[in-house]
Amino acid sequence: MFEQNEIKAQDPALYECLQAEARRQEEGVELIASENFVSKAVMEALGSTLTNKYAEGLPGKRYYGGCQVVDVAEDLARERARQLYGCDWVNVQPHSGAQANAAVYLTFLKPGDTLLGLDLANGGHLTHGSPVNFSGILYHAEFYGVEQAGANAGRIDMDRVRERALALRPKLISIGASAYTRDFDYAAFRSIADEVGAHLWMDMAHTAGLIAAGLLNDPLPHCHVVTTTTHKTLRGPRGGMILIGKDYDNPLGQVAAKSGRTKLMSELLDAAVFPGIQGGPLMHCVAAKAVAFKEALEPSFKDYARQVIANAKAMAQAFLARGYELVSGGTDNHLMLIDLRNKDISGKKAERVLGEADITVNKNMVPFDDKSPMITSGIRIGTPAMTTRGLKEADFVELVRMIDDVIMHPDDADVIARVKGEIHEIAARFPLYA
Ligand code: DSN
Repeated sequence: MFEQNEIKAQDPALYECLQAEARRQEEGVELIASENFVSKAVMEALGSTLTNKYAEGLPGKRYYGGCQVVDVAEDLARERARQLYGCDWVNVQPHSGAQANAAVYLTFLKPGDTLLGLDLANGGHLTHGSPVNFSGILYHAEFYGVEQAGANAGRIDMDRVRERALALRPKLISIGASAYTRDFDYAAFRSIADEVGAHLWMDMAHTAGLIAAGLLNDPLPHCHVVTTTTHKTLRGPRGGMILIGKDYDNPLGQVAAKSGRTKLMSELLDAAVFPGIQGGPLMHCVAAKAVAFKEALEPSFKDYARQVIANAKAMAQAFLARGYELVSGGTDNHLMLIDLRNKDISGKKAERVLGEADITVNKNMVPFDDKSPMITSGIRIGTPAMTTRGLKEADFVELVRMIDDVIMHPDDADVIARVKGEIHEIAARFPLYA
């Protein structure tokens, strides 16, 4: 555990809250697919003096004095991100993935323009056009989905994406998901985007670490722009980032008023982040991104990412062996989506009773769900966080047995108490911040 003596002396109520959360993380089993545990080094950067500094602008071109030191931190983050993804341009300032995505909208679309993305109810993300999000409020969002039945059930069918794109002629096509268990065919998406004259954007937030490790297809050679969060599988601080691969100097046709020069896509994206949608970047977080990217460049990160996938595959097999239905029948990445409709329990109740046993998952809609988003028929389970703690395939198979015990006896307090004890034992064997 971390020493927090200043907070303890000054603010006992908040101190107790921080201690309680540290205990919750240490003693429980974290299976939320989008969460992970950062290193102590990342945590130190987050708690550093860089939180005191305003630095609107970019390194060397700031609107504030005294930025010579934070410039170094941001340049380290940018250089390491470029190395990690083999790309030419990156902006590490977005406060979050949603902010990175907002910058993409501001760059590529005008309000009312059409975008085509993966339906939230089929595993997509809120910021890819949901009617309750700015992306669906300001823009005309249309969706593609996964197949309901047949050999491609639970998977995106590219022929259907093409049909939708030809019918709708979107200006922007998005790829990326919060609950999709298979890889994407970026070349096929690019060919469709080119055919209809759309820009292609990948939001790789969930799989950024697996892509950095070279274990999933690389979107950068195919997409005009790529966004990500820096936590999740990339195991950095909470935050966002935007990258451009080969299209970094694509002009987008916008002309600078003063010089008459056509602006580069990279310039437009930089301007969309600041001053477009953000003020001062969070420099302590930018520094923490630099630390995390250095960690991700180590060979051991590749081993970690390989283990994340191996653990997910082992877990998926164990669930199938126990009669669970998995959307798409398995997984290629770090997560699985369990359709609980054959288990007589909703996602909401499963989340609650597993939580009582200190197993944290989230309820999740499954494709073609007949229950509401607050109830759901499914749960989403991911391996990144517990893989960081050192669990291997056999440990995850053991977790499946425990999850099954709870789901099959959701109203049996004795079973839940027994599993909770087992969860504390397994968590104690793999200390988090020892
Ligand atoms: N909320 C994240 C997730 O859980 O997938 C995505 O932003």
